[in-house]
Amino acid sequence: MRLANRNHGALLETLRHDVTPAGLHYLLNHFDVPYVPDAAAWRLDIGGRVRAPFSLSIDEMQHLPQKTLRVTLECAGSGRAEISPRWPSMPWMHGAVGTAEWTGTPLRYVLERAVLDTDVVEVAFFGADRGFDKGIEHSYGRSLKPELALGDDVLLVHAMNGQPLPPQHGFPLRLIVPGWYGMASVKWLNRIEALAQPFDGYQQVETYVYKTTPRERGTPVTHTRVKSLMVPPGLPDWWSGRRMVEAGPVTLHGRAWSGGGVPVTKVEVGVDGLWTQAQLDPAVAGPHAWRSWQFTWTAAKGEHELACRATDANGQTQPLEAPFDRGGFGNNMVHRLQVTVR
Ligand SMILES: Nc1nc2c(c(=O)[nH]1)N[C@H]1C(S)=C(S)[C@@H](COP(=O)(O)O)O[C@H]1N2
Ligand SMILES: [Mo]
Repeated sequence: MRLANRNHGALLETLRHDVTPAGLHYLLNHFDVPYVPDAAAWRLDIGGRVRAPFSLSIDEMQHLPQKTLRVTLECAGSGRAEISPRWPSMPWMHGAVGTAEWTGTPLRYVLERAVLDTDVVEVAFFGADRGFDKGIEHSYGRSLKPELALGDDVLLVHAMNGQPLPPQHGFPLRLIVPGWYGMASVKWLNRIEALAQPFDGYQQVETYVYKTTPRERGTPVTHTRVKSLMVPPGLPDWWSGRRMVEAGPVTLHGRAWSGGGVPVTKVEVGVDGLWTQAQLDPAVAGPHAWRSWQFTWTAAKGEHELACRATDANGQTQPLEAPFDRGGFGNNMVHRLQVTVR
């Protein structure tokens, strides 16, 4: 309850927006939002195993080459509430996803200026937010392999949808790692550290790991899995959430995306378990943004179950049931809706 009141998902009807307005973008904060009264005083320190450690202000950063990318970001825990037994973390339904236009400078310019030592195996990123998890006090921190960190699309971001970052989305500076689940995109970024050994911070090794049993080492959570969502048609019922639809042709709309820059190749709509291909719009906004799809459904009187399912160019497709994971990560099962047609 406490976590669900502090964080929020997208309202599914707002999936109609190509770019999610900032206030409607999903939100996930582990700790408190840092209070930053003066962005001009913010410094990003780059150190560790580098030849030339230095620090940078937001203003200096904005003088480096800038790039804007449209990126769909999804929380790795999205859909957790449908996995049983349910891990007692943020009880997400399906909507922990949003798409924004992020502006900043490619991280590689900053790393190239610092010059990574030849023995660097990971680069760690730290936020100004701090707190406890399982009794361990830490600043939110995550790492990337240098090959990825030096790629063109990992950005140090100061603006969201053309405006300075809102406080809750990382003001004044955050990382955006397109194609990865949201945990990699560290907010309130104030320190980068190059490491000669793998990063062992809490948010890297104690969580965001796929596990089916408590003792196993598990597999780190990385790329976003292929997924789609549907804008609920018709009108909602306040108590049940059931959708009330008039009989006749109904245009269904939705979004589909995958991770790692892999394009979605197909979306299907299921009506009472019978699947038909939907129309998928072209990827006009680049490889990291969701795409819209439509489908005309001829609604007949009665009770129906609607569903949608995306497939990507790697042949990955959404499962009908939630893939079991102890921490409730990576649930990309098909999205289902119960509809009453009158
Ligand atoms: N510093 C910091 N960065 C963070 C987090 C956080 O709690 N602290 N949460 C991460 C997680 S789990 C997600 S899903 C995304 C959410 O980004 P958003 O709130 O801007 O949508 O931020 C990531 N970056
Ligand atoms: Mo997340």
